[in-house]
Amino acid sequence: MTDNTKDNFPAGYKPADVWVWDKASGGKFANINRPISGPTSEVELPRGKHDLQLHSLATPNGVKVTVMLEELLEAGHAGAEYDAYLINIGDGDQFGSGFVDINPNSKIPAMMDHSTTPPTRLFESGSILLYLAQKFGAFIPQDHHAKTECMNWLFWQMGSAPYLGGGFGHFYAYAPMKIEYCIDRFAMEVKRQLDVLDKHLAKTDYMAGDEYSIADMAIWPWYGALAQGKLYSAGEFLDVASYKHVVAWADKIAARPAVKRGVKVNRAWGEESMQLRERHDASDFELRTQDKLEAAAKDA
Ligand SMILES: N[C@@H](CCC(=O)N[C@@H](CS)C(=O)NCC(=O)O)C(=O)O
Repeated sequence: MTDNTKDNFPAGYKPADVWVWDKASGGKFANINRPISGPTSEVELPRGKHDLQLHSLATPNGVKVTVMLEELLEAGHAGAEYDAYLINIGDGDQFGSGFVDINPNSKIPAMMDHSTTPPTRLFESGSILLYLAQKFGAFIPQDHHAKTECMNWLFWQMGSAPYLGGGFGHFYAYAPMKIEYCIDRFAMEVKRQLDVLDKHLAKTDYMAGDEYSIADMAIWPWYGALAQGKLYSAGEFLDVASYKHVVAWADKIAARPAVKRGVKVNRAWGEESMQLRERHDASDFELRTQDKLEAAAKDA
C-alpha cells in the first residue's frame, strides 16, 4: 500500500485526506481541466450536407479520422464524403451541449453518421476507425490472422498513446515545472514503445502485414510524428532517429496523397496553407485553406 505518511513530499505539500478542486492544476491545459463531466453551455452543432458529420481538431487523435476519410475517398468510396467542423479544445468547445450529446467524454474526435435510422453517434478514435472500416469494407484485412493483427495493433495504440501524450508529452512539454522523476519514467516507457514498433516494422511493411490498414492510421499520427521529430520537440531527447524502421514507415505513410490532405483538416495553427479549418468538399483543399481565405478577405 502507498505510504503517504513519510516525508517524501516536496516542502509545503502533503495530499489532503480527500482531494478537492480548489485551484487550477497549472500547465498548458489548466483552463480546460475539470474533475466533472457534462456540458458547461448550450451550443447547437452546425450540420452540413453529407451523412458523415465530423467535429474535431487536427491533434493526433483527430488526424486518425481525417486520414481515414480521405483514404476512403481516394479509394473511390463516395459515401465517405464528409463535413468537418472545428472543435477548438483550447476554447472549451468540447463542453458545448451539442458536442457532449455525441461524446459524453468531451474529447475530439466525435462524429455522426446520418445514413442510419436513427443516426449513429461515434466517439473514441479507435471506434470511429473500426466503424468506418467495417461500413466501407476497406483498410481492414479480410484474412483471419491479418485482421486479428490489425485489431491487436489498433488496441495497442489506444492503450499506449496515453503514456506518450498524457505521460511523456505532458511532463516534458506542458507541465508548469519540469519534474525529473516524471520525465524519466515516461521517456523510458515511450522509448520502450518505439522499440516495440521498430522491431515489428523490421519484419513487416505495415502494422498488420503487407496491407496498409486502420492500425497504421491509428499509430502514425502519434508515433510516426514522434519518429519524424514533430511531436513535443523531443526528437533529439528521445533519439528518435535510431528507430530506423519506424522512421522509414512514418516517411512512407506521410507521402500518401490522402495523408497529406488528412493532416490539414481541422488544423487551426501553423502554416496557413496547411490549415483547412472546415472541410465540406474535395475542392476545399484547393480553394479554402487559411492562406486562400485570408487573401480573399483582403481583396474583398
Ligand atoms: N481516447 C480518445 C482520446 C481523445 C482525446 O484525448 N482528445 C483530446 C485531444 S487529442 C481532447 O479532446 N482533449 C480535450 C479535453 O481533454 O478537454 C480517442 O482516441 O478518441
